[in-house]
Amino acid sequence: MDQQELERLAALVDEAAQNAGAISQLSLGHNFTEDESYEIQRLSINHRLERGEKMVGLKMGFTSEAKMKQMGVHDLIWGRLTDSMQLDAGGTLQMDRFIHPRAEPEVCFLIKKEINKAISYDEAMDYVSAVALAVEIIDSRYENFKFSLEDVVADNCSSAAFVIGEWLPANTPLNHLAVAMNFDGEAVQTGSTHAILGDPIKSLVAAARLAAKYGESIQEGAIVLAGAATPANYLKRNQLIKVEIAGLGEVSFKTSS
Ligand code: OOG
Ligand code: MG
Repeated sequence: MDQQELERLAALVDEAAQNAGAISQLSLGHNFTEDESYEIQRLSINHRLERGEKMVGLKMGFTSEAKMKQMGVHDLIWGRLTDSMQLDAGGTLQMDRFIHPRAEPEVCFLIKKEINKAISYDEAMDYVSAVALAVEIIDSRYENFKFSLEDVVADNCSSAAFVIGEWLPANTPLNHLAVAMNFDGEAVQTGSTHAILGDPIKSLVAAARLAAKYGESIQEGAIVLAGAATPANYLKRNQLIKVEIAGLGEVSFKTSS
């Protein structure tokens, strides 16, 4: 696929996100490789940066069996986070800005010093200044939330918004913590942080490896979302969403009418 075609597809996913209008899967009409899908993602994020958004970190996807099974994609993926995607804890998610948003419980890392190479498990936490629980709001730009691996990567791994809880010391234990997501007081998902690659720190190791592979460095002060511990749930208007992770506290947000 030539550069012009990659640019054209990047503009398509970017416009779909901007207009909150679903498009058909790129892979149905085009043949592109996984590497090309990352290039489409990079180019589409460039449009956001040109509009004044700032890169604030990375997200990992399909780090849990639960998510791989729900979406039918079985490879680790990573996407980019910008400042406009961050919603304050307790804030209201404007539903008109999204196509068919879903929420999922995550944990995240705050990066202490630049990571520009693959790192080992043992050194991973040397790069972390704080940890927190988070809720990711994903919103595939594809009709019916259906995609191939290449499609979802090109679409920045469905990144749409995220909410971060209180930052806690980096030595706060992260594994084997009970996870609960409630909508209007009703439990919609329960699970364990162990579902995230058997240990959420492994997700940071994978993020460093994949970012290095694609020539992206993880900056000091960046946020890395480790991937959902449970499947995601569709959001409706006028809901109160709360995620609680034992030992990490809780965070909530509302959806608009
Ligand atoms: C792709 C994004 C996956 C996760 O946490 O596993 C992801 C999707 O499910 O639409 O964010
Ligand atoms: Mg996620």
